[in-house]
Amino acid sequence: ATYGIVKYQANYESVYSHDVPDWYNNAKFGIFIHWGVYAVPGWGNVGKAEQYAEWYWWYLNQGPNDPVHTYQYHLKTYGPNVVYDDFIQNFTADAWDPKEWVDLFADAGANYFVQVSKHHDGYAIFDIPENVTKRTSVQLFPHRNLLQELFDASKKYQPHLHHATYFSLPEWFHPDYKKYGFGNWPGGNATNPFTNETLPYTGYVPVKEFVSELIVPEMQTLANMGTEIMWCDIGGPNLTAEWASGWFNQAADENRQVVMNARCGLPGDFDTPEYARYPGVQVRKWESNLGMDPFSYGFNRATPLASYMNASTLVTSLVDIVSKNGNFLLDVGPMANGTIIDVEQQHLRQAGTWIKDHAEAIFNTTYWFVTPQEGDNVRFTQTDDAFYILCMARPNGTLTLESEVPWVQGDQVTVVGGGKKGTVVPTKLNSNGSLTIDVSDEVA
Ligand code: FUL
Repeated sequence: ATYGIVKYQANYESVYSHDVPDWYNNAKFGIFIHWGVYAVPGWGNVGKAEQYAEWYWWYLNQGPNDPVHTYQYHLKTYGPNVVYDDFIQNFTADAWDPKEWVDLFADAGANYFVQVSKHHDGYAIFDIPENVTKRTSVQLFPHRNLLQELFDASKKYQPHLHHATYFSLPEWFHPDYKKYGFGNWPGGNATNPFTNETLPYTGYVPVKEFVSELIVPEMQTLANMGTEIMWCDIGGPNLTAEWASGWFNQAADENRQVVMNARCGLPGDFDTPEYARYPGVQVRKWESNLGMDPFSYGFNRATPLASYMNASTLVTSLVDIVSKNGNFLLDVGPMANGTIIDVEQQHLRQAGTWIKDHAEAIFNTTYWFVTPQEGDNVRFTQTDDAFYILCMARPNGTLTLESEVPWVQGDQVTVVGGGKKGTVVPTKLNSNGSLTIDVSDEVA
C-alpha cells in the first residue's frame, strides 16, 4: 500500500520493513531453472551418496576419497586432462527456444520463474560490464545474453508470468573471494585434481573488493534488467542493505513491486526451505524449493526417469504448501543445448491441467489458521467470499471434517473443477460439530 511513498534507507531496519508484494503472495507456483555450464557434464551421484549435479566442479575438486565419486566419474568419462572450464565451449544452447520454455511454464500454471543467473561456478548468463567479469555467456559461450532472451520471451505472458533471478553471492574459485575466508569456500585458483596443477582463470577479472566491485554491480545489473525477485544464495559478505534499499526505491519509482529472499545476507521478505517444507502454517511468507529430480536442481543424466516428480505429487505438494502460506518453486534442470527433458515437460503440463481447472482454490487465496494433522486428507484455503476444502486423495463417498471450518446453516458447498464443476453437494452439520459432505456422485 505504501509503494511510491516510502523511501528505503541503507540499513537493516529499513530494508526489513519492506512488505511482500501481493502479486508474490498470490502467485503460489513458480518454476526454478538451474541452467549453466554444469549442465554439460550434467552428472551427480544418485542413491546413498546422492549429490546436486550443479555442484560437479566442487565435488570434482574434492579428489579420489570423496564419497560422491565425481572424481572417478570424471576420470572415466573425460580423462585427467579435461577440466571444468573446458565444458564452457559445450554450453551451446543450440536447441534452445526461450519461447518454448515460457509456453511450458504457462501451460504448467506457473505465475513466475526464477532463472539461475550465476551459480557458485561464477559463470553468469547475462551481460555484465567487462571491468567486473568476462566469465559470462556473452563474452564466452554461447556468446548470447541468455537471461535477457528469456526475459524478452516472457513478455508474451506478462503481467501474469513474473520474471526473476537466482544469484549466488560467493563463487567457489574466484581469485578475489579468497580473502573473505567465508565458510569452507576457498576462492583462489582451482586445481586439476588429477595432476594437482593450478588452473588458469577463465574470464575472471581481478577486483580489489569482491563485494563492492563484483557482487553489487552484478546485482545492480539484474535490477536494471527488471528482475522481480532477487533470489540470492549463500549470503556471506554482502552490502545488501545498501543495494536493496536502492533497488526497492528504484522499483517503487517505476511503480513495480519486487521481493527479496532470505539468502542475501539479511532476513529478506520470505524464507526458503530447500528440499523441505514447513509442517504447518508459517505466518511469515515462505517458499519451498526443490527439483523435479529427486535430488538435483541441475540436469543429472544419472537420475532414473521414473524417479522424476509426477503430476499428482506436484499437485498435492502445491496444495499442501499453499494451505500453509507458502509458495512452491519447482525446479527443472535443462540440458546444455537448452532442452527440458520430456518427462519434466509431460508432468508439468499434466499438473497444469489440474491446476488451471482448480485455479480459484489455489491462486489469490490465503491460508486458514487450522493446520490439518499430518496424514489428514484435506487442506484449506480461503478468499474473502469462499472457503476451499482441497482433498489430497479421492474421498470415499463422504467427507467428514472434524476440524473447525467456517460453515453455517445455509452455506452451499459446490464442486470447483472437473466435469461436475459448480454442482452443489449435500452437506450436513452433525450434532458433535463435525461437517459431513456427501461427494459420492460428484468427484470427477
Ligand atoms: C543451494 C545451492 O547450493 C544449490 O546448488 C541450489 O542452487 C539451491 C537452490 O541452493 O544453496
